[in-house]
Amino acid sequence: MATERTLSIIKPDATKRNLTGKINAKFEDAGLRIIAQKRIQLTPEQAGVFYEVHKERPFYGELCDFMASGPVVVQVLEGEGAIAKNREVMGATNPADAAPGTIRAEFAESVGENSVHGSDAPDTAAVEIAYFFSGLELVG
Ligand code: IDP
Repeated sequence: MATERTLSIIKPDATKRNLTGKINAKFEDAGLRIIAQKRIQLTPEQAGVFYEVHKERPFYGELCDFMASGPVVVQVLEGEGAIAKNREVMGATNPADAAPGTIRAEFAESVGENSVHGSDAPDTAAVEIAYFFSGLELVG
């Protein structure tokens, strides 16, 4: 399997509860390497651009407001099959459906406030990484 890079976000519900380190430990224990990371405060507009694909969904406004409700940690994870591996470590979108031991099973508060984002495919990973990071910030 090829080495991949994926965009991860530790969402405001998790940064507020001081869970960044515990979540990063899950990534590192799974063999994912954090090759870039920064803590930023998004505006609802910036969150809206990031989540543009969900513009027509009923929860879009709520999602943008939530993503701007506190700091997020944006990060690039690298590893063998990193995109699928990260989504495995994250667990299902709804914590009620997330497998035991996954980040969302352990930490998420609801289907909306679910602690982490992870890219879902190579093309979206490339776009999402470029939204937050320049090439010089990726230190593999
Ligand atoms: P994913 O984050 O597991 O890839 P998506 O379906 O792409 O899930 O949804 C993106 C994000 O939108 C979710 O992580 C969650 O924060 C939010 N979201 C998804 N479904 C709902 C919902 O039914 N109500 C509120 N927020 C939702």
